[in-house]
Amino acid sequence: IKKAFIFDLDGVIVDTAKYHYLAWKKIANQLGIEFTLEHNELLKGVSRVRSLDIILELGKVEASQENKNKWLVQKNEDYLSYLVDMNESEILPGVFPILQFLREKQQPIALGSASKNARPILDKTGLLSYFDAIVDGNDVTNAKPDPEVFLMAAKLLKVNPEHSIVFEDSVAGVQAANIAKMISVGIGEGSILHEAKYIFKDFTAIDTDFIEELIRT
Ligand code: B16
Ligand code: MG
Repeated sequence: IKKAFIFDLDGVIVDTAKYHYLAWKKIANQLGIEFTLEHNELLKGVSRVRSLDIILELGKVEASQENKNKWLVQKNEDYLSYLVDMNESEILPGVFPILQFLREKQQPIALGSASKNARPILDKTGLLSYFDAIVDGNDVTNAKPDPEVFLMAAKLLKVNPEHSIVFEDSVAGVQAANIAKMISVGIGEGSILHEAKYIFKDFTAIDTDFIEELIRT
């Protein structure tokens, strides 16, 4: 049976959450809203537009569409400034060997991310050529936990959802994979990602035996 391996980007392949955090914190503080790392957890896997709404809700701030648009542009410009010097050293530990192993085994690989900056990030980290399909925030209309992003990726790889494996660090992403009837692999805290079929703290905890098992069964 043909399998598909679908990877989320932020928090799975690279740790861009810290840059999203810095950029959002600047906006929040500008508006007098307290924004902590704990608050930042709420934004993982969430679209840019929805992230701003969550921050405004946290601070009970009402804003015009015009102001919101201005802050969204400012946030992204600031975020992109942190990515200027990004290179392969920012690939999270254990990810590269797994991608290489999947390629050796000729397994189809896709990206399923909410980010509109996914392609430049894969390019800067030298990973673009590992992906047979890329579905990102520019391609989908419904955000995770809607399964659209992962279903589109499986379709591009011509693999049934039930034979697709999704690696995700966010609760919404794990739910999206489950709703798509895919095999969800949570990357992070078991207490947070308990809805995932399998959970690993990071990719260094995943060995090639586990991947072979996924390919075989
Ligand atoms: P952008 P993922 C998500 O990526 C991030 O987790 C989330 O924090 C971010 O707001 C979203 O992408 C949109 O990103 O502003 O670059 O379009 O985890 O789905 O890869
Ligand atoms: Mg993520």
